[in-house]
Amino acid sequence: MKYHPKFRHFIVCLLTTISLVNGARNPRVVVIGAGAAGLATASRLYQGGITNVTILEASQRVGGRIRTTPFGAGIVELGAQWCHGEKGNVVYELASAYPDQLKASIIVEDASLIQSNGVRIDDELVEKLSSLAEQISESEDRMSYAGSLGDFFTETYWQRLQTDAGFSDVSHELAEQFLVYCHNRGRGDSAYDSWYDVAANETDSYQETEGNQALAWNSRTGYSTILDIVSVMYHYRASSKGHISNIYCSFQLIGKLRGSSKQHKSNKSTIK
Ligand SMILES: *[C@@H]1O[C@H](CO)[C@@H](O)[C@H](O)[C@H]1NC(C)=O
Ligand SMILES: *[C@@H]1O[C@H](CO)[C@@H](O)[C@H](O)[C@H]1NC(C)=O
Ligand SMILES: CC(=O)N[C@H]1CO[C@H](CO)[C@@H](O)[C@@H]1O
Repeated sequence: MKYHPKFRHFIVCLLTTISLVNGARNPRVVVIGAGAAGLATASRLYQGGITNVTILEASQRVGGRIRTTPFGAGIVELGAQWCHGEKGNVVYELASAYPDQLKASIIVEDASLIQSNGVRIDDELVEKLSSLAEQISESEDRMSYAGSLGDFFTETYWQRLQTDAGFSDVSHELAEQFLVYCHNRGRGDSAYDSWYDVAANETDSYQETEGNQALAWNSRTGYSTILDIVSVMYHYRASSKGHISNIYCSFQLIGKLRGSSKQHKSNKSTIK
């Protein structure tokens, strides 16, 4: 995850309700959101002796933007994937407290592009289109464009394909597929859902931290390892081989924010 202003959302809202009934000695605390920040908060409170802690989570899972998913013999990261940079990067700092958590991941720079029908796109064509995409992304005009990145990119892309020499051998179908590829690549790199959601001039308004930009997690628990680390459950799991979901339930309950109170109750779990 890069440090983009958008990731302030990653700092989950915290709502505390001090119960007057129980008094200050045993306050009741409600944490909204079972993402990294919510789990870390609940853990700190619990360790500090504030044990009446409830985490409310709108989805059916913990982890927020981190979503490590088993796939075949390995895992797939459906959420955060890499640790970008080392200096001043809190993920790197947290992981570095334990040996061999992160490793340099191999990113192929000059990958071939294969269409979904299995046909490999000619390398020269890929290079030509990639160079165009890079020029559009880095163009000065982007900084003064008043609309979204998606609007800027698609407008400029179609215009350049028509006016620039050398694109006559690019079919409309291939051009459309390449545009989808550019969009998906940007979504992966900059973590926006849609390039129509981000302003063209603000797309790269984040600070890159120094160090390796493509560190990946070394273990089968992938990025979700950071959830264990922030909730100080890392040692616990390493020693007991406990199942990840049991550990998070050990705080108190992972409820469902939406829905009727009856449903909410039925999904309460208090495993200690
Ligand atoms: C937590 O606080 C609530 C509200 O004050 C109270 O009803 C409940 O009994 C408390 N639970 C524990 C385990 O102390
Ligand atoms: C981007 O444009 C908006 C207005 O369209 C402006 O408020 C903002 O400061 C610009 N950002 C940059 C980095 O130039
Ligand atoms: C209301 C609600 O979210 N119910 C869920 C409670 O948990 C069970 C088992 O995980 C789900 O199947 C329900 O949908």
